[in-house]
Amino acid sequence: MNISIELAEAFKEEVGKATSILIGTHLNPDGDALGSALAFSLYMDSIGKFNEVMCHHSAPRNLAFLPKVGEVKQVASRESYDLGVILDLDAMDRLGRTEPFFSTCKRIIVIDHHIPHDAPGDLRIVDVDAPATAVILTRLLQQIGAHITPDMATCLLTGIVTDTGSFRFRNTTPDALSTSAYLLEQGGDLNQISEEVFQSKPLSGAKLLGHVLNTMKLASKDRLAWSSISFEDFTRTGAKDEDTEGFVNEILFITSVQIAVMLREPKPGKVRVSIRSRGNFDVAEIAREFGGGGHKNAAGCVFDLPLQEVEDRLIRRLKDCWESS
Ligand SMILES: [Mn+2]
Repeated sequence: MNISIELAEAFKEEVGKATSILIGTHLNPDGDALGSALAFSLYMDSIGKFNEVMCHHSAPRNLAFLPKVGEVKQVASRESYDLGVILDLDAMDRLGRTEPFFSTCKRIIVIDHHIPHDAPGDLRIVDVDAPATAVILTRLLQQIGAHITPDMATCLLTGIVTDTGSFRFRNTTPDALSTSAYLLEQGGDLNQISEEVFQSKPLSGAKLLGHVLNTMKLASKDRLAWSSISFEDFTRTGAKDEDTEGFVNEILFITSVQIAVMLREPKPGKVRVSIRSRGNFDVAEIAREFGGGGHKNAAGCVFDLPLQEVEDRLIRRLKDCWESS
């Protein structure tokens, strides 16, 4: 991908005239969200701009290695900012409780690769075909002649590695690989990323995965598979909700399975659901019926209902849709 000269110039001008910059990203931050936000913050540091990174949630355990991650804040220190820069975000409400701080910014720049929801921002650097926000940001920094340090490269590379599922997902384009190669050349530490993000799972999480696979249920000739984690399961194993990341894929990657559902009750009465599919079956449509959303093959929703009731309702609906599709 190429960022147009006009867009890069407009970006450079906005950043150039700002003296205080608030950097934001979405709640439940992933590697692309935090990696992009922290890379941008490190760049602002390098050119001597006052900046703060905000996020509703603190970093999950497997991203705690990212440079500067300990400085991410939930509350801004100033009353107002010249510029807000929001990364990997398509709707302002996804800022969670950091949203009000961004309304104190005189101007907002959005750098993102999601299909726009409300298209927020005064200047939008958005490419829905980009594999990760980190790819857009890398290209932008290259375009304006910014120096990318090894720490910045590690942050950006984390974004690409996580959003492409370690270069396995469909969005692993030539651009994803060539941008990654460039970031390795700049000193990005892929070994550290692999070790920290994917190879440092707590024992409690592994035990919980065992439980999830042992109690998995199947229907529609093993095409539909699901498993539930109750609040009691979390307490018994000592695992946290963030340790369940990737569980739904363990179910989806079974040969026969076309739709996988992971239901979790991290707090009593609060149920989080992840739905994944292969091929043309659109799970976002079903998630939307239940007040959630997402992409065609990866969606989610949240319920304030007992776990068993959510399971019954959702699985019944998925069975009906699958059997009539
Ligand atoms: Mn992303």
